[in-house]
Amino acid sequence: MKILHTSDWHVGLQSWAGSKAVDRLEETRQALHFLVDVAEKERVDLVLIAGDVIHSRVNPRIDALSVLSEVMVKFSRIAPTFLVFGNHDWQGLNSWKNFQLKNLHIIERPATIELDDVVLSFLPHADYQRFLDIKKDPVARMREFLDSYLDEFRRRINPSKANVLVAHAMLEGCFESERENAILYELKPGSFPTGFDYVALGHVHSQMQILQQPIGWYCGSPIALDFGEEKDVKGALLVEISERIIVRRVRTPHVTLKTFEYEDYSLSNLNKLESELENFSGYARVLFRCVPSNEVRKHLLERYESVVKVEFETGWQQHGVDRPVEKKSLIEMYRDYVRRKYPDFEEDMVRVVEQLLREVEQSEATQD
Ligand SMILES: [Mn+2]
Repeated sequence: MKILHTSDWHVGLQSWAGSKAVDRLEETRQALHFLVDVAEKERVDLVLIAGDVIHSRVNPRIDALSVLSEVMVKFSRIAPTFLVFGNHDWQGLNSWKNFQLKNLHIIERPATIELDDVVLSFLPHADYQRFLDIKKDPVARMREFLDSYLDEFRRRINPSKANVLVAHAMLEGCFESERENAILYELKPGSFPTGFDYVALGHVHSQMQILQQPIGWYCGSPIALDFGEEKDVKGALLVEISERIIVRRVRTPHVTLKTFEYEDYSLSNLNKLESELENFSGYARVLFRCVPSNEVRKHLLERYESVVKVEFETGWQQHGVDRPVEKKSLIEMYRDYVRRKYPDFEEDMVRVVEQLLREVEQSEATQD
């Protein structure tokens, strides 16, 4: 039995809206079509998608849904295809069930499905919010909930068939990309029943084996979603289950993301950057380890097409210490700025901004 294991497509992602917005739809589409070709050539028996196919769970783009449906239909023509919901997935995808496409299965709650030669168990993302109204510690409650399903799946294991679990969850012992900020470990590696032949995981964007017994992998995302993932292998996995389990990496075509790091924005460093960017065709983040400069930031973003993000890291951040914040009013901060930049006009400029601020406050106060 041969399986294509893929996840975390994030179709419809727009990156770096805060500095330079880049639409990743075409890049994602190409990576997914590459995977469709792999599934076809390798004659896979199953396509398992471990969640987060779409980026926006509340308001997905129509063109993203169009790419997604096109790819899903292609996969389902090759082999039975199972989509397990992740935390990003739009609940509206449930409506696809109405088409009753024979080979397309949308899984939004824990379930076990038995086919001729395989028992498939599914653990979609557990919505943390659902546990918040319960008096007990919601995290403990959620873990209990997930563990109770693992127990149920354990009972459904059939030693005369292949047994596969597909889950969208954060396992203890891995790190997420910088996109997802709060790391909440949902499951312990030890709680997975050893009777499974393979555990197909989604949620973490970096490809890695996380379980030894049973064998379990995060297949990772097909493209590098953000700079935290620039060193990851990107792609999917081909899993063969016979007397033993063989896992092969599939690499997907995608744009390279790279951080260019400098101590400061001295002229010699900026020249060095220029020559490095000449031979670089991906998306670049430029990181300076010194005090921020808006001018430098603006200049680099405008001058180089490949630069999508310019960041400054001072010693405080490097050592993981919160920068001490002086408690200053907006006007005081503006005065400091004007004093440095336009010392001759300090009083006049502050007076104008004070007046404007008063007007804004008044109009806000009179609004409903
Ligand atoms: Mn996820």
